[in-house]
Amino acid sequence: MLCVGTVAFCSASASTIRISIGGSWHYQQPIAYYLLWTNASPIDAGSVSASPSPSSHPNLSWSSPVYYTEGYSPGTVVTLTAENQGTNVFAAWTGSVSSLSNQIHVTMNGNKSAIALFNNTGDFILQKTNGQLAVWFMQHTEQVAAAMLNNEVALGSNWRVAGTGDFDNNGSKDLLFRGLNGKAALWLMDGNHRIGSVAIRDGFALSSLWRLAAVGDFNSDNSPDLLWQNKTKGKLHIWYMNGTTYDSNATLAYTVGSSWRVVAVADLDGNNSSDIIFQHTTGKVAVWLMDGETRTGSIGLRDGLAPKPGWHVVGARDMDGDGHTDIVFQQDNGRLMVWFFEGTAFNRAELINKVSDPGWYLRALK
Ligand SMILES: [Ca+2]
Ligand SMILES: [Ca+2]
Ligand SMILES: [Ca+2]
Ligand SMILES: [Ca+2]
Repeated sequence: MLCVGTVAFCSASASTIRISIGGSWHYQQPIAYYLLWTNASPIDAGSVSASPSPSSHPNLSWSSPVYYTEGYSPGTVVTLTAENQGTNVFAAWTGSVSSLSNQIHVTMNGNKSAIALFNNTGDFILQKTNGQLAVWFMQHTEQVAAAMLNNEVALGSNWRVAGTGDFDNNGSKDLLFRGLNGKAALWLMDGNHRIGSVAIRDGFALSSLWRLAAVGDFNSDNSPDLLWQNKTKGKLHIWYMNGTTYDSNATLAYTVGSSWRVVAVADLDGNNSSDIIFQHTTGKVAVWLMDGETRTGSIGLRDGLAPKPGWHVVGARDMDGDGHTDIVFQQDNGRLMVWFFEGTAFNRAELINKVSDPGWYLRALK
């Protein structure tokens, strides 16, 4: 039998195989080998090294832009290591093995592929109802890989992701959780690895009337602050943070009706001051433009047009790289949608990937 096709999917169980190297076909037998195909994406963003080297092609270069080999005996465990080049940043492995670590181990019990992803433009943080966390690696609106967070250990259903922000200023956005007990906690992250946790304000709890709504920087000191909403009185309350340490608090001078829920904080009008985005029980979305604690404007987004029933705002950030903040929605059935804006002016709506696993929800944008 002749094996025809890409190296990644070429069967090695026939008596003769052929593989493409540099565009020309090579015939090969022996067949007691499995194929391993790997590369970096984008192609020049990083390098991939393999240990052990491919046995039947020891001279194959693992530093060229595209890497492949047919040279591993069944059962061989191959260690693949991805390294950044220049200012590129490793994100994740995808393919036969999904991992957030730059080093993975691939057991050659079949033909395998492994792609090292670099330079994702942001992550989606998903949470299951049992507390388990996962990350989607996004390149703009496209999901390019997914992996579980925190070694799949479930947090329990008492803690829910409330937002993200770089609290310890290490360049990686951290995860903010709200507890059902009124407490707030942080996971400090290095990329998508948890490197520490903090009970904010030493575990001080507000009453259950207060909902930890979003993360924003309300005094423009580059330290993210916490925004709470009172479910009944319409008050908004800020915990100012100094890094991971609680500093002080303030209650805004404006109240909002209980049908309006704070759903995101982002700088929509680009004046470097965090604005507060609300969604009404009817679905319509509005923003308070802020200058620190001072409200400078109030706008019904998309002229107050509500999305179809069941769509809830998850968060806001620039999803297409045009410098303007956009708004991400999730429907009860897991579908995802982006409203793209230019400042506060609505531009267009697009459906993107769907969260299809039961019990999983998109909770925050990172
Ligand atoms: Ca951080
Ligand atoms: Ca701040
Ligand atoms: Ca603003
Ligand atoms: Ca945008």
